[in-house]
Amino acid sequence: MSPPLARVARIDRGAADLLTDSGNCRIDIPPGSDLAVGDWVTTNGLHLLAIEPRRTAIVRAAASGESRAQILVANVDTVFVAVPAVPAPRPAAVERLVALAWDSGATPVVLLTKSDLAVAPQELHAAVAGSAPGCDVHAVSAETGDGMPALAAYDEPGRTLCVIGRSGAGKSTLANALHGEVAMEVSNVRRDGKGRHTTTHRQLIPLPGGAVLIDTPGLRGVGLWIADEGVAAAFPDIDSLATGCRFSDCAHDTEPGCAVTAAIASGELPRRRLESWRKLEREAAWIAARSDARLRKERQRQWRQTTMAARRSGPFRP
Ligand SMILES: Nc1nc2c(ncn2[C@@H]2O[C@H](COP(=O)(O)OP(=O)(O)OP(=O)(O)O)[C@@H](O)[C@H]2O)c(=O)[nH]1
Ligand SMILES: [Mg+2]
Ligand SMILES: [Zn+2]
Repeated sequence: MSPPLARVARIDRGAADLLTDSGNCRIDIPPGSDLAVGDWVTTNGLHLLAIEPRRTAIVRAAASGESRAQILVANVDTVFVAVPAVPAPRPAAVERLVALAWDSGATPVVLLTKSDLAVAPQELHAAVAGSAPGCDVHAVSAETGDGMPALAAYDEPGRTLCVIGRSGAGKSTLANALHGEVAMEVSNVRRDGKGRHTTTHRQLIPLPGGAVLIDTPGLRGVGLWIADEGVAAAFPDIDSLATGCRFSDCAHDTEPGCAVTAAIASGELPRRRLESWRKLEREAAWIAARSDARLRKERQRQWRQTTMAARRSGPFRP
C-alpha cells in the first residue's frame, strides 16, 4: 500500500506543516529541497519521502547569483489577483499579475478589493476588466461584506485558490473573511498608500466549502516567472489580432500590413495595451534566456498537462 498523501500548508526554515486526512503534522525537510506550499507529498511521518508532480506552479525566476528558480506555490486551480480600489490601480500592474497567474497554469480571477473605498465603482470595474480580457472580475469589500457572496462559488471541494497582489492589497483580510475567522495577521497601509509587508510566509488555509486558499506575501513585482504562454493568455485581444498581420513574425511595429497597429489607429485597441504587451514579452524573453533548460521543460510539460487535465475531486487529494 502506498503511503497516504499530505498537503504542505506552511514552510519554515527546515520544517513543513502538513495537512493530512488524519490531522496535521510537522516534518523536517532536507536543506536545498524545493518543497512548496500546496505541494502534495508522501512522508514516513517524520521525513519527506516524495513530492508529487505539480499540476501548476507560481515560480520566482532565479535572482542573479542563484542558479535555481524557486517554486512559490504549487497545484493552484484559481488565482485571485487582488487589486485594491485605492490607490487607483495601474493597468500595466494588473496585466502583469494576470499574465503571471495564467503562466502558472491556473485561471486568474480579478478581485477589485476594498470596493467600499471606490469613488467611481463602475468606471473602475470597467477599467480593470479592460486589463483582464476573458477573466471574471468581482468587486469585493472584506470590510462591509459587499460582493463577497459571489466568491462562495469558488469555495468548492477539491479546489485550490491562491491570492496574489501587492502588499496592502487586502489579501489577508480577504483570506480571513473567507475562512470565517482570523487565520492571518493584518495591518494598516502606510500613509503613502503602500503596504507594510505584513505577511511574510505563504500559508494554506481551509475554507468552509471545502476549498483551500493560499495567502501569500505582497509581491514586490520583479523577478517572477512569466513566459510567452502567460503573456499570450493575458493578451487574447492582441494574440487574435496578430493572426491578421501580413507577416507571421510581425513585431507590430513598423511592418506593413500589421493588423495590430491598424487596430490601434482605428481605436479598437488602446496603444497602452500594446506597450504593456511589449514590456511583458521582453521580460519573458529575458527570463527564458537566463533560466535553466530543466525548469523550462518542466514548465512546458505542466502547460500541456493543465490544458488537458480534468479537475480531480477531494480537498486532500491531488
Ligand atoms: N476599507 C477597507 N479596507 C480594507 C479592506 N480589506 C483590507 N483593508 C485594509 O487594508 C489594510 C491591509 O490589509 P491586509 O489584508 O493586511 O493586506 P495584505 O494584502 O495582506 O498585505 P501584505 O500582507 O503586506 O501583503 C488593512 O488596514 C486592512 O484593514 C476592505 O475591504 N475595505
Ligand atoms: Mg497579508
Ligand atoms: Zn503586426
